[in-house]
Amino acid sequence: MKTIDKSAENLIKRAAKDGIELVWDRLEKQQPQCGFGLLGVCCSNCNMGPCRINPFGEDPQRGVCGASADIIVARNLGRMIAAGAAAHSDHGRDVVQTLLLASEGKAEGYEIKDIDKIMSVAAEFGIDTEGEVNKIANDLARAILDEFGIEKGRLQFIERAPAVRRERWEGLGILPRGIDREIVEMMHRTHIGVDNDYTNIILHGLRTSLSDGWGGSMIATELSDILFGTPKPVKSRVNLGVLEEDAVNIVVHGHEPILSEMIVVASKDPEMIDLAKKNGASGINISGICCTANEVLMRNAIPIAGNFLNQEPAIITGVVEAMVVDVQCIMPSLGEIAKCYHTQIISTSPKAKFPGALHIEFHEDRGLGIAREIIMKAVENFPNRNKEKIMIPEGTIEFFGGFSVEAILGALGGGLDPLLDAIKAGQIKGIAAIVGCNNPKVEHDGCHVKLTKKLIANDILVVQTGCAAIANAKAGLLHPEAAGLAGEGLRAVCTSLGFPPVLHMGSCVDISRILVMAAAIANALEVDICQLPLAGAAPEWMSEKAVSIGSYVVASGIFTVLGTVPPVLGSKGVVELLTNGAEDATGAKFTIEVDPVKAADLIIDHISIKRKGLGI
Ligand code: BF8
Repeated sequence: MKTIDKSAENLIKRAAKDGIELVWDRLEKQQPQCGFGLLGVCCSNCNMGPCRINPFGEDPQRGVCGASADIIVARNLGRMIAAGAAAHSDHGRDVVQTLLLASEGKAEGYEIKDIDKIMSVAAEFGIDTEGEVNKIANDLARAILDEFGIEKGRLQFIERAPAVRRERWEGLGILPRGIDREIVEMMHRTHIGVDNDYTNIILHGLRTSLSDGWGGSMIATELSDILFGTPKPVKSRVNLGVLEEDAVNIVVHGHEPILSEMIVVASKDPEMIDLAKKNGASGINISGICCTANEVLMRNAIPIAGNFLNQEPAIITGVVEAMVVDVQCIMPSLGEIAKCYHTQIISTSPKAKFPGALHIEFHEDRGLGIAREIIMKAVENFPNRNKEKIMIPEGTIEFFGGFSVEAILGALGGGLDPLLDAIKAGQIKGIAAIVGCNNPKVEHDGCHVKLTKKLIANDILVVQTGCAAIANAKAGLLHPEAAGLAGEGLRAVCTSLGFPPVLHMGSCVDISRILVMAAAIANALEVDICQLPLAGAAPEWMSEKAVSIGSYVVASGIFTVLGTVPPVLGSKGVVELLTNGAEDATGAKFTIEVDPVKAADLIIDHISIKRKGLGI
C-alpha cells in the first residue's frame, strides 16, 4: 500500500486514472536506483571523477584521487549534514532578521508577543533587560546574529546542556563555535585533498549538527516564540478533508512562520472576507502542509491538510485556490500538477523559485501587505474552479497540538517533578521522540503510526514534531482519547492531565524544544542526557535536514533508530563508527531498523537498560 492515510488514498487513485504522475510513480520510474548511490560510494567532488567504488571487490578500490570507500562515504555524509544544518539555520537567520527589523519599527505587522521569553533569552545573552522592549529586542537580534559568525567562538545555547555533556563535547573537540563556521568548514574539509580521515570528518559532522540543534534550530524556535507567541495547547483538525468546498482554500506549505503568520492575520481581515464573498465563496479557509502547517497550528490552531506526501494529492482535490510556498520540502512537481487544475502555486522566497509558480516575493518590511496581495490572488482564482474535478475526502480527525516545553511544565504545575515522579515510579517508562519525514520508499505514515502505537502501549510517552506528528494526528493518536491505547501507567498519567499520550511539540526546528526538555530532565536528576531513558526515531526520514537532526540527537547523547537506510553501507568503517564507536564518544549511537515494530522493541529494551542504570 502507498499510504495508510484514507484521505489521500482515493486522490492517489484519481491521479493514476487521470494520468497525473505523483511521487510514487516517479520513484517507480527510477528503479532500479543506482547501487553505488544507495551505498554512498559515488563521488563527484572534483573533475577527475565522477568516481564510484565497488566496496565488495577483493582489492579495495579507490577513487582517482586515492579516496577509499570510507573517505567517500564520510565526505558525502558530512555534506548531507552541512546541507541540513544550513537549511535549519538559514531559517533561523530569517527569523532573527525579522526580529531585528521589528525592533526598529521596519517590519509591518510584526510585534513582540512573548515578553517573558524575550526577557529570559536576553538574560541568557547577558543583555540588560531593564530598558524598553524594542531596545532589548534589537540588542538580542544583534547578539544572535553573532552566533552565525565566529566572534564569540562558542554558541550561547549550548550552556543549556548539562555541564558534563559540554565537557564531553569539549573533550571530543566538537563544541560548536559559530553556525556558519561549522557548515563552511565541512564544505572545506570535504573538498578534494583536505580531510581524508573518515573519523575526523564524522566528528566534524557531529559538531556541524550541534550548531544546528543547539544553534540554528533553537534560534528559529525561540525567536519565533518571541515574535508570534510561545505555543499553548490547541485543538484543531487534520487530513485533506479540512479543505472546504465553499471557501477559498489557501494552503501554506514550507517551513518559515514569518509569512504564514501574516497570511493568517490577513485572512481574518473583514475586507478580505468580503472580497471572498463577492467572488462567490463563503469565506477564506487557511490550512497547512509540512512544517509551515505545524508552525501555524501550534500558535493559531490552523487546520493541517497533511504532511510531505500529501502535497501533491492536495492539488488533486480541485479546491485549492493557492498553494503558497516558501522554502524546504516543496516538490518541484507542484507546478506541473497544478496545470491540470486551477490551483495557483505562489512562491515567495527569493531563495526558492519553482517551475510553473507565480512569484510574489516576500519582504519583512511589507509582510502584512504582501500577505493581503497573496490572499487577493487566491480569492480572484475561486471562480476558476472546475466543479467537475472537485473531490474532497470526507471526514476530518480532531487532535491537540501546542505542547511547547513551557506548556508542558505549565500543565505539570510549573515544574518537572510530577513527570520525574511518574518516570521514577515506572508509570512512564521513558520518553521517545519520533520525528522526521515521509518517504515514498515506505508506506506513507505507516511506520510512524506502528512505532508510536507500540511505544505508548508499553508506557513510553511519545513526543513528536514535523511530518511524524502530522502522521499520528491523522491516525487519531494526538487526542486524549488515544490514552485508551496506552499502557496502564501512561494512561493514568494522561487521564489525570487530560493529555494525549503523544505530544505534538511543533515543526522540525522545534526538535530544539525536545533538547531543552532532555537537558532540563538531566539537570534535575544531575546526570548526563545519555543516562536518561530517552530515545529518538526517524522511521520515514528522507531529507538532509533529517541527517543533521539524527546527528545532533546522537551527539547530544540520545540513542536513535533510523527507519530508512542512509547511504553509508558502502563503508564498513563509517557504519561501525555510527552504530558502535559513537557510543564511546557521545554515549549514544545510531541503529537502522526498517521494521517499525522491531524498532519499538529496540527502543523499549534501550529504555529498560537506561532505567536500570539509573537504579529506577
Ligand atoms: O522539516 S519532517 S519532510 S516538512 S524535513 Fe520536510 Fe521531513 Fe516533513 Fe519539516 Ni522536517
